[in-house]
Amino acid sequence: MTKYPKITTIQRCRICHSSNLFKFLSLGKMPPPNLFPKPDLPKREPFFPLDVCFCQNCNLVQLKHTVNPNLMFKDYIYVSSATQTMINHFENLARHLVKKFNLKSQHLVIDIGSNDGTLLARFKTFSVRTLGVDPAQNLVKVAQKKGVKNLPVYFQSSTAQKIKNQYGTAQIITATNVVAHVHDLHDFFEGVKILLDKKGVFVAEFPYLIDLLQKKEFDTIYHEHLSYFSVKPLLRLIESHNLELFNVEKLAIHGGSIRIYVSFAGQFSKNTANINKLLELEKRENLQSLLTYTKFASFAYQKRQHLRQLLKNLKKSKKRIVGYGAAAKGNIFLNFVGIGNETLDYVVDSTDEKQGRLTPGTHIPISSESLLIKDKPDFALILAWNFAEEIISKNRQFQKRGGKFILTTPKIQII
Ligand code: DWN
Repeated sequence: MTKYPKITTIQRCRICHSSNLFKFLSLGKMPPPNLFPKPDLPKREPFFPLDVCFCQNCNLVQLKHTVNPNLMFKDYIYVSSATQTMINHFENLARHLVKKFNLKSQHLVIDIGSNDGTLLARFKTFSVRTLGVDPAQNLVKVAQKKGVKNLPVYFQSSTAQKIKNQYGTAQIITATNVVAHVHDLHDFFEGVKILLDKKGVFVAEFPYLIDLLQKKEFDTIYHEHLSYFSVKPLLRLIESHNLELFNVEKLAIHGGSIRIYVSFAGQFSKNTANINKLLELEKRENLQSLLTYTKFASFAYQKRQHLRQLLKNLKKSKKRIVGYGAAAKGNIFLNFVGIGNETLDYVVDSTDEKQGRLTPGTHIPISSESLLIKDKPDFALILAWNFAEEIISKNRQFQKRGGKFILTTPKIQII
């Protein structure tokens, strides 16, 4: 994919191929939010347009542009094990799937977008066979340290066939926070069909469009996330490959997600109540109407204005503010709201690899979390709001000394 251009523009919907796409929000030109420049490297990171459109035919919300995946995923700085919340989440997911689908040692579990192997390492404790697929060359060794083998490739129908030839079919294929990152969704699901055992289950998790709209999570819109899924277009995608969605669960993780269970038709009893509950919710929330998205766009601009005013007032009263969590969403937030060194002295983050680098586009220095206690700023702006509970619970001392947290989502508040 390196030889392809850095960015391409879609003319047709990624699921139904309709040209009836309506651009409802432009967040401006921004760098891919996980490309953290190093201070000594003067070269500026690439900036790409971040435009969101709505397919008026199948209702998929999706990015107008596709940034070449090799620019974003071949050397990947984000690791799932950066937070205890995610480690616990993956522990529960592995335990749940082993129990629900009675997995035995002969069964193969394949994790697409296996990252640093956190999920597969949990499956290994149940003695099932595991294999990771993730294009990030830098994460192969990290996963290996957990005893997990990553194939450093993108998951496509061609790679699925090669994996099947070498390892056989998979009883479980998982894909947590990766399907939304895929441009060719149809080839992806063809790959699932090739690799999935006839009685196997494909389990995928991704942020849910309902939560994005209801909690105005505009900073979860970024170049890595090409699609913003709701059940209606997903159902169309899955069924167009003669696969069956047999259950869907709503999750709190990452600001609100859904977990889908997909198999070959008729293999598992269908939980139509769960599926219809979300389809009805999507209808009630008018996800089929363009007006919903144009309203969301105006909310995003309003929220930006409120935050700008709040931070400006705090700076005017000589308060010192830092950022907490150099998350991808945090980088979108900083670039969209227009916050730089004039507002935040630095950002703290638990990811070793991010420390010592700068935030993409805004070039705010990133340090370890210990600086918050040493330096004692007045406010910490939580950029990784999806982990606010974990962040606040581990920083009681900061609050005891009078430090306050600024939360932006689901609503702006000072804690
Ligand atoms: O889809 C994706 C989601 C799942 O993860 C990926 N495309 C990219 C990534 O998005 P993100 O960077 O917004 O993810 P997180 O997990 O919300 O990022 C949290 C950041 O906050 C990490 O850099 C770790 C940091 N953190 C911290 O410094 N101290 C988090 C916690 C809980 C903490 O206590």
